[in-house]
Amino acid sequence: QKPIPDEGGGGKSSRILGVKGENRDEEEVGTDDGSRTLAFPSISTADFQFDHEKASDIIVDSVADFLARYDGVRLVLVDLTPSSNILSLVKSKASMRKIDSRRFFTFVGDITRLLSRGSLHCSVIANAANWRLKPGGGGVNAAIFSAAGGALEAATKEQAGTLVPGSSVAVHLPSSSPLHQREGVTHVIHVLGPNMNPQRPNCLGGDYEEGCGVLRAAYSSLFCNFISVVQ
Ligand code: AR6
Repeated sequence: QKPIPDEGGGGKSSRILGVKGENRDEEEVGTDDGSRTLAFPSISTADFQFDHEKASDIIVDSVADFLARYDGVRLVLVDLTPSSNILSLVKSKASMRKIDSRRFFTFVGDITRLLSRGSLHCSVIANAANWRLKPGGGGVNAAIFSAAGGALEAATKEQAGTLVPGSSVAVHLPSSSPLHQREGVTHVIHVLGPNMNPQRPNCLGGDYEEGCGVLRAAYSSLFCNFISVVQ
């Protein structure tokens, strides 16, 4: 299946990286936007069964806040199919909020094949992980661990044993990893979102007050880790 770029983001440009309003005169970002690009899946909205309307509001809010604070970085929300409900919701809400589509856009494709199949370089990708940070289990977690090979599992073990919901951990991907070599991915950020699926551990049982707080915390932690790895 050929991935379909949803919109924008293809153009190369030179930007300045820095916290808005702070001293940001030196660090010129190169012409390769990919080295400052985070590709992320919609956390918790498939296996973890989080409501898509609520999740899309949180994604758009979190992205808008982040882009208002940092220049020279780009965010891409990825999902596998053109019929993705979460991609269409986010796309229309981001457009209503007038978020710059060169700095945030949606993309249809496999997050482990963005460069080789989609010509989209993203040096950092996020994973919708499980609390044990274990490979397998299906979804994007299984795809990322499988594409990255054993190097990711070993590097993850060195960084962290487990995650609590609403947190994330950034793992440097060794250059021996096929995901690094083929796709130019240098870091994987594992994120644990809220779980609404009664068949999985720590189910919130429909408590969306708690769930929304945890999902916001998850994106905030993800974006914070992203900025720390690209700075
Ligand atoms: N590329 C891009 N997006 C993908 C891919 C892929 N290869 N695979 C799935 N998605 P999910 P969750 C999208 O279920 O809801 C795991 O088993 C998918 O369509 O992977 O946070 C873990 O071990 C959806 O939009 O994550 C956890 O136990 C998004 O990625 C649990 O599932 C997230 O779907 C986490 O559940």
